[in-house]
Amino acid sequence: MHQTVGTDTGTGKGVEGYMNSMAVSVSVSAFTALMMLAMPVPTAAQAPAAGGQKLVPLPIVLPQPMFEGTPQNMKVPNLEKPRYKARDPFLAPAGVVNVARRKKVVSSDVAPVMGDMSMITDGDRTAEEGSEVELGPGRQQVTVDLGAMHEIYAVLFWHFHRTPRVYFDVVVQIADDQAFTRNVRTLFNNDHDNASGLGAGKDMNYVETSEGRLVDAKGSLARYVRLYSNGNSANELNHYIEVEVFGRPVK
Ligand SMILES: [Ca+2]
Ligand SMILES: [Ca+2]
Repeated sequence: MHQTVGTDTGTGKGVEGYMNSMAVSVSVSAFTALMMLAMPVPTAAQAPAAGGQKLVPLPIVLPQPMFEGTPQNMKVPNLEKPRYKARDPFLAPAGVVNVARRKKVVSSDVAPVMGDMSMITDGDRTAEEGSEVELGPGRQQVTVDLGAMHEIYAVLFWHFHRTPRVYFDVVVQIADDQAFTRNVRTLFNNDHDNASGLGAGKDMNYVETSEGRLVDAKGSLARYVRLYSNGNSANELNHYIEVEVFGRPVK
């Protein structure tokens, strides 16, 4: 899955070239030239995107990790290789924030085993006991209502990260209506064998960590975000600690 949005790799060179020509044209002293060299070179994150929009890393805040690294011995097919380093910053237009905070969440499980739906958008991403909502066995979903159409750049979510687990048949969709009948788009699907009946997906299984899972939404327009799962490597149940949707209201 791509983790960047339209980064213009040519822009960095352009800025350097601009700085070099500046240094020549103003015939500055060696000292000033050195000062200019010492100036931080703008990173791709600060470069203007196509269409003149400034791209910056998403303002992601991560919870404390509860375990080190990624376990190698999980017997799960089609499992993503561990990255061994932090996730690369995800770039989106400046001003894009988590628009899911305190928004209404409804679920296929109307009587969760543990917790309640408000905990999914309450801003608590920690893995401590009691921070997760526990939904019943089999395929379950939670649907976040953003309250209005938004331009969505990424969906970031934590099922559970107290111990390493893989959640099965993870599917992330966006739509214009709460029933998911209008303009449904799938952003992520790792249900290879179509066990959940939403269509077979090509994404990989992954181990849950404190980084959560970030799914690229490519600036799509939608009001509703839905996340499915179908049990996990430790038990048949489904859990959600937090769902964040990075976007901005449609102008
Ligand atoms: Ca929470
Ligand atoms: Ca499956």
